[in-house]
Amino acid sequence: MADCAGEIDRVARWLCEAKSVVVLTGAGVSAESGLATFRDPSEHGDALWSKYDPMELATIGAFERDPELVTRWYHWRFTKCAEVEPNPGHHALGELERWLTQRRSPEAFTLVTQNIDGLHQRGGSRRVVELHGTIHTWRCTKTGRERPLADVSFDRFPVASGHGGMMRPCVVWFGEALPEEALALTDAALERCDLFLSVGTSSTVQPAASLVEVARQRGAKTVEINRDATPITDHVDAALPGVSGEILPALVRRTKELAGTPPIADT
Ligand code: BV8
Repeated sequence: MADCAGEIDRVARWLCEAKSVVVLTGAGVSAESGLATFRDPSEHGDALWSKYDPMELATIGAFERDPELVTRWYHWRFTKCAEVEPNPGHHALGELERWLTQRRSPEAFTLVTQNIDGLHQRGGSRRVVELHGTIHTWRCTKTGRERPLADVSFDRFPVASGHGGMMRPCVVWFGEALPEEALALTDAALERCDLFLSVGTSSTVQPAASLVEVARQRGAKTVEINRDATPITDHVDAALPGVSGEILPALVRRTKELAGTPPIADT
C-alpha cells in the first residue's frame, strides 16, 4: 500500500473539504470478510457453488427454470453471510459516515451498495442504499408479500409461500428493474455530492457502473479503490490500487489527522 500513500493523502484532503460524499461499493468490499465475489466465485466459494457462474444464477430466467437450484444458492449465500463478520473496510466506512455527518450534516454521506449481504449495516453504516436489494428479506412470487429471512423456513426447496407462490429473495436479478426508491435516493445523493468513491466493484454492471460518470458530470471529484484495474480506473481523478480492508482504514485515519480530529472510538 506504500505506493498509494501519496494518493491516500490527496483523497484525505478532498474528504476534509467535501460537503457531501457518495460511496458506491461492490462485492470486493466483502471479499476480506470471506464472501465470494461475482468475478472470483472460486475465491471463498465452495466446491459445489464455485462451479456455477453467479451471473447465470442471479437471473429471473434461472429461477423460473430451476427454482430449487437458485433457492439453494441463496440459502448457501445467506448462511455464509451469517458465518462471516464485517471487515475493517466496512467499519471504516461506518466511521467515515459518523465523522462526516457529525461535522457537517446528515446528508454529508451516503453509502450506495450493490451488495445484498448486510455487512455494511453490521459494520456500523446507517445511511445505506441497497441498490440491488437484500438477501435478508424474501417475498412471495404471487402476492409480493415480504417476510424477514428469519420467518422463512427452508425445510424444503423451493420454498412454498403458503399463498400459491414460492418465496424468492428481495434482490434485483439481471433483467429486473432496480427499486424506484433506491434509484431516487441515489440520484438525490449524486445531485448534492462533490466527492464520489467507487470501492471494490468491477464497474461492469449497469446502471450502477454509470454512477461515477453521473457524479463527474455533476462536478464531483471521483476516486476508485479497487484491487484490480476496471473500466473506470483510467477515468477517475484518483485511483488507489489495493484491498479496501487496508486502504479504507488508512484513508479515514489520514482524513482525521489532517482535520485534527481524534478518531471516534470504534463502537
Ligand atoms: C436493469 C443482486 C433494466 C443479486 C446483482 C445498460 C443499462 C441498464 C441495464 C443494462 C445495461 N447494459 C446491460 C444491462 C443489463 C444488466 C447488466 O448490467 N449486465 C451486465 C452483465 C452487462 N443490468 C441489469 O440487468 C440490471 N437491471 O438494468 O434493468 C430494466 C428496467 C425496467 C424494467 C426491466 C429491466 C440489474 C443489475 C443487478 C443485478 N443483480 N446482484 C445477487 O447479488 O445475487 S448484480 C451483482 O453483480 C452485484 O450486485 C454486483 O452489482 C455485480 C457484481 O459486481 P461487483 O459487485 O463489482 O463484483 P465483481 O465480482 O464483479 O467485482 C469485484 C471487484 O472487487 C473486482 O473488481 C475485484 O478486483 C475487486 N476486489 C476483490 N477483492 C477486493 C477488491 N477490491 C478491493 N478490496 C478487495 N479486498
